[in-house]
Amino acid sequence: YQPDTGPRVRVNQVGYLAGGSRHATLVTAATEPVAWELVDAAGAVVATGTTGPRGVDPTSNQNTHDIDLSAVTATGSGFTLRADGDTSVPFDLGVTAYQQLRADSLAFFYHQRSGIAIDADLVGAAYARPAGHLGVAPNQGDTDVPCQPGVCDYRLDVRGGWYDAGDHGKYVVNGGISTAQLLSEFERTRTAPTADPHALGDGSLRVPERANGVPDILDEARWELEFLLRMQVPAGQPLAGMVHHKVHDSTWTGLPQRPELDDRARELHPPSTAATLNLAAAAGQCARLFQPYDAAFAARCLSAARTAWSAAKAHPDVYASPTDSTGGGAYNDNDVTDEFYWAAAELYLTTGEQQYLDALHASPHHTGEVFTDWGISWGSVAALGRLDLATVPSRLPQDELARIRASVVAGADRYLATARGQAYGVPYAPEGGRYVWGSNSQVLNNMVVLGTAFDLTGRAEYRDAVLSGFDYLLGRNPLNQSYVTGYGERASHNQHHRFWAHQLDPSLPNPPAGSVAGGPDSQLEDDVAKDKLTGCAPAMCYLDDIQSYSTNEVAINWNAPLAWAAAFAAEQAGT
Ligand code: 9MR
Repeated sequence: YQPDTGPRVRVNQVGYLAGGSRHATLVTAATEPVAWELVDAAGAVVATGTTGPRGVDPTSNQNTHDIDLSAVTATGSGFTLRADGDTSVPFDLGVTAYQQLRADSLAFFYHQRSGIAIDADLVGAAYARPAGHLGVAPNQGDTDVPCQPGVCDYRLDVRGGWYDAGDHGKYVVNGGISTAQLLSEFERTRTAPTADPHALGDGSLRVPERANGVPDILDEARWELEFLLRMQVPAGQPLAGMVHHKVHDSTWTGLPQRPELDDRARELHPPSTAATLNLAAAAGQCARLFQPYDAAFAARCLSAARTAWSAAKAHPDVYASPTDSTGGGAYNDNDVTDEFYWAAAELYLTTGEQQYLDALHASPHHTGEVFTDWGISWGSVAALGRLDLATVPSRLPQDELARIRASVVAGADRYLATARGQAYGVPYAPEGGRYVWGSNSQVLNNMVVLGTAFDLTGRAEYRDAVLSGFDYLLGRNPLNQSYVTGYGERASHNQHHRFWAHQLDPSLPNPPAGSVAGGPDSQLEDDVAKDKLTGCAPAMCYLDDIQSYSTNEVAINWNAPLAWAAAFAAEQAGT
């Protein structure tokens, strides 16, 4: 299998902002600098220069040169870049596309909603569908779901929330971090100096709740929060206050599969400490953000978060099973010290109470390095706590706050050095060069850290590194692939999804614009990847094929940092 990598001049296929540090990459056998030309839509050469040889890129084994566009002043659309006898795909200079991406990346969550009809008036006829998993035949759930045999004697109404990804599972640890990142995207509009306080307000998104006086991004987050709250073990039951790890089908469904036609039995899986702390953190954050809009809901969130925190302390080592992956993902995690840290941070920021500050001080993560090479993920959440402690107003002592903020900047400095050290400018260089399942989300989460460092310092190099991350995701990469549906000439559009399965059934749609693919996974963890990608260089282990779930799925925890970063980039473009 030889991937079609198109022109050897690699650019952000959507385009670059006007001004700032901007780069493209040339793949060439040449070892000496070569000339490049920037050509406008009318065919006129508007800028020229010579490339900077960078040698062989270990993520792709491609010999690369850098093309520095930073001095270019032209703006407009339809530019191409020529070098070494090849011509890039067209792109814009002075883009405003990030404003649209901010909305599209958040619309993804509405599309993923369970338990509500997806309205044609909001998303267009192609994406409309009846509500899934409300107990309407042939669905069996999620309104009255039993536990797996032997796990509990009660049944719960766990309707709602977002489907996790291309499957119909709902997993609390993944739902919690995704919700938290949406909440943080909103919270940033209250704390970051350059953030637009109205960008995510009421009327900004096409959600059913618009015009209710509540910022639409909070309405979207609430859809999941209500589900997360339903997953808590009721009072009077064994493990009361703990949270069920997940709910999904008893066996895996095939593709395609419309959600409302899924006839499998749904089951609640055992509670876990990780899920419990995830709810404590997300609901803890909910409490402070909903306070001005719906005090009763804020109080519900806070009460559930406190109960969850106490239950987790009483049951600190209840782990999800690594083999519980029939019909849904395992999402197992045997180190919950980071979940304790994150939950303590959110509850401290919301309540200011000493008990949560004491828990923070007792945590190894409070002073430990949380900005690791591999970054934030569902199993690694300490940085979510650290970023909020650094940015959300609190009564932390000044010296402690200064140390926390410095740690965010130091983490960003590492990702900045990583981005600068790579031919394709990507702020991600995992240990051993391995690209993990969902690598694009690791890139995006490192961009969140870089963006937060910009918010704290105002230093342009952090902003530029966020945008360089977007360049990578939108086409300046070894495959010449934009990983975001609808953005760029060569964009992914066959992501693994049971309803957006146009590749398998032409009557179904492709994923909507603004859906990011998981991206290269050098572990080759599905059959089509194993079949086609053996021997691939890490950043090239990707297929835009619906069957390649390990490289080409979509997921809520991947679109959440996309939405955060798109909002950041939209501001840099001027709103
Ligand atoms: O994102 C998850 C990744 O970190 C794991 O390595 C992988 C295998 O366990 O699972 C991924 O999550 C999937 C989940 O298990 C089921 N829903 C789709 C998720 C995205 O592929």
